[in-house]
Amino acid sequence: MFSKVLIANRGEIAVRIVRACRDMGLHSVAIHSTVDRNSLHVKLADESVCVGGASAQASYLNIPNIISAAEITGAKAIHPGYGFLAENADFAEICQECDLTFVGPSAEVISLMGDKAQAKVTARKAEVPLIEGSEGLLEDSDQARQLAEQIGYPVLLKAAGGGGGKGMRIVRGQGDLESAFQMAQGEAKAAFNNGGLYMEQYLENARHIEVQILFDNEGNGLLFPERECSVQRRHQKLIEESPSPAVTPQARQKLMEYASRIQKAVRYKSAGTAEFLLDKKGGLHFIEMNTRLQVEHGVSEMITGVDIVREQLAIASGNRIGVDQKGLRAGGHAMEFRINAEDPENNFAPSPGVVHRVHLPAGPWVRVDTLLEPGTEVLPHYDSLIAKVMVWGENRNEAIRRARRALSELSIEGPKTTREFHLEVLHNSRFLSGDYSTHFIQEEFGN
Ligand code: MV4
Repeated sequence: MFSKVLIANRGEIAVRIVRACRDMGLHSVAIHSTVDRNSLHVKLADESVCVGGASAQASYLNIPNIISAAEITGAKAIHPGYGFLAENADFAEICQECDLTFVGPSAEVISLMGDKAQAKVTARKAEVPLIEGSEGLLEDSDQARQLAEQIGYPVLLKAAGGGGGKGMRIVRGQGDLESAFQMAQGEAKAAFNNGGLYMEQYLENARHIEVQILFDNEGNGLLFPERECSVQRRHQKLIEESPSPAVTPQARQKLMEYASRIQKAVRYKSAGTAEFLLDKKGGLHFIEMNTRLQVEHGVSEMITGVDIVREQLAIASGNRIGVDQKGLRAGGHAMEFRINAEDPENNFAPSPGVVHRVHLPAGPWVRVDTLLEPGTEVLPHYDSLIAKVMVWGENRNEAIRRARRALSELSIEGPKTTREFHLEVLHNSRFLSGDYSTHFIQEEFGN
């Protein structure tokens, strides 16, 4: 149905999408900003178009210029990657109006799941367990106070337009509620142009567990074994693994069932992720859905052999998914370590600059997705993720040994990176035992 794909992104994910296109015999068009013209994704794509200046607003978020780039080059599909326009329902709709295939779910589903309070209403109707909280949006701080008394402190105020931890506020007692409500509402309005708030009981020491789904237009599809993403700092994930060391076969069955109910409820198509919290008592609760390809999709690919980006493109072109649930063979254990150009010794401050030399690990069961080559300038204008080191092993211990091997080989001269931090985590007894939660970094590393 389409033979040329425009990639509305940059960095390692744009490179990843170029590779899927080439494997499928599809032509690829890179877009780039003025400061990205020498970047790896531009070199690897078949064609490229400059869409604007350095700031994301001027280029990677510049919808008219991106649509024009597709029209000029004759690309009939747009893959948004993650971040930027990936979960922008208006963009998905504009693509449709311009007869361009948006590689992702429908604008309606993006919009429905983009409102996190509405997503929970959908999940409740589908009989998926939720954390006790408000039914939809809070009306005002009075209603919030009454509800908090009912639920019991601590509670969490969340922005309906947020997600991923943006605009969240923990409230530990009724004295803090009024001001927390006003602040959260103001921040949400400023950040998401949507002041809507909802409330949940705050679960201490929860684990972040998510289920990758991948469905075609006819309702055929796959649910992948869970990924665990509890090693995060300020809501930025640093390490992901699949399967989770905390999920039993019975819990896995439940997770897959819940993800399946959500998929059916909205007839979800393309790749997406249902996020859950696993509480200290083993309870599972749906929290939100991401309607995009995620950074950490590679760990699911490594334990199954499914090329998620390839399937996304096949589904978008109207083909059926290539594998079914019965044919899905998940095995072994995969981990991903995000290499950010940041200084862990200095509160993870960004550390942009020229990479004079780089040596990337390789060898059996090691994969590196990166934007790096010798001489790459890590730019201060964009996300600091510069590489993802992924490993696979027969079991978790083998994956850990392989991760130490791969990260020891990795050498990046120039910017400070998170490499040494990861090597420390790989010798931390709690991480090694699998007994960690979303507070792991704070508890073990003090930030
Ligand atoms: C929570 C929670 C505890 N209780 N909700 C953060 C990201 C977003 N996807 C959901 N998040 C959370 N929601 C309830 N009701 C804990 C998190 C959470 C978290 C909270 C504080 C510090 C670090 C965290 C890391 C991951 C998830």
